[in-house]
Amino acid sequence: MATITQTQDVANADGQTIKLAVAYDDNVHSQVCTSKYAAYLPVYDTTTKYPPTELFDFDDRGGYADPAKPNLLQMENGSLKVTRLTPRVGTEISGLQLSQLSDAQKDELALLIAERGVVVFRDQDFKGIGPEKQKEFGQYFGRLHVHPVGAHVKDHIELHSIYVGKDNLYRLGRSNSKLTTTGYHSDVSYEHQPPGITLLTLVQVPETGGDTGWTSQTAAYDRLSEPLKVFLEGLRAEHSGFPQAERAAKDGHHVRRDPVKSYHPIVRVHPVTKQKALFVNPGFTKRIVGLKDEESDAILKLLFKHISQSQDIQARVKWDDRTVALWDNRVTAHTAISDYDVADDGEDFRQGFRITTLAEVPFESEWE
Ligand SMILES: O=C(O)CCC(=O)C(=O)O
Ligand SMILES: [Fe+2]
Repeated sequence: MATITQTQDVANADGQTIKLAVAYDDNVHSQVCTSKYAAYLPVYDTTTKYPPTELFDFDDRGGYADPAKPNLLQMENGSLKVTRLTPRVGTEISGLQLSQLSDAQKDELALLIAERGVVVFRDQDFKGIGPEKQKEFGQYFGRLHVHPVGAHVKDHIELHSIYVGKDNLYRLGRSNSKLTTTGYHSDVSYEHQPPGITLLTLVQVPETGGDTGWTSQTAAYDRLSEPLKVFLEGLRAEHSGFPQAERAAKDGHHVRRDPVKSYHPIVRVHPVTKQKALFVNPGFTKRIVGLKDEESDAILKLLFKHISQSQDIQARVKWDDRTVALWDNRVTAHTAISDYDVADDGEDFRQGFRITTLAEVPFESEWE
């Protein structure tokens, strides 16, 4: 199912020769893709190894924001439109360009993302500002994550390439053997300092299909009964990067950083909003530390079902090629919804890129 069409020897930014696997077919793109966004198609540097991520001090920009957000949500901006997608999660904004935000506005945005889980910006020029400015924007919110195995944009390994087309079905994975393509996760939650804000933008979208769904992990926590909240507080769960790395190696991909496991608190406290969130996800959470196997399996199954099936704490966003979504992985889980068919005209491509910022070592939840 993987589609690595060719491997080339190329020079990297330091002038060293690396082997680059090109995970798309030029012939498929020559007619349909403007050359500008062809530069964002998926490749794999199959040479460069990355050391383990180092711990670092994280300073959440949301902590610098005026909670009233007078700079971001300026009433005098007549074209500004702010809509809550659902009561518990998601806000949509139009009339503001991410590429033009001041630092004060970015701080307020970080806080808004933490409060609302995901903020979706419409009619953006972000995809056109180029990789350097895109990375600079992401870096404002935290250190950029380099994915341990994923495809990336040529010369910009921090830009995680999202692509499904006739010439590359890899992201659809093993979905044919599953009843559903949905898979809720918090991005790379196995990292010791897992992500805060992720930014995703698409540059090519199917006419219909390929939405993304988010679930509020603060609402998911709130909904639990008091006895279950008390039981989960203070417990930790194992999040593992091993299955992802093993699958990548089996599929012939380069593992650029060795996999890690982390034992994160199941109830996590956001450092700025102080809200408690359920921090387990079906994508990467493997077991609850200290419980017997059957106990851990049963409780994780209950929590995963709650996260995945509670539509009343979820939001779903339809993309176009000028939309950018930013979410806080500490308080949400999300899923791609791969309901389109690349064999059908109009549904044949979905392309974009993700910028992921690392945040704090998750705080132990506090007893009241
Ligand atoms: O493609 C999407 O809608 C989401 C992809 C995703 O979950 C990710 O890259 O982290
Ligand atoms: Fe994700």
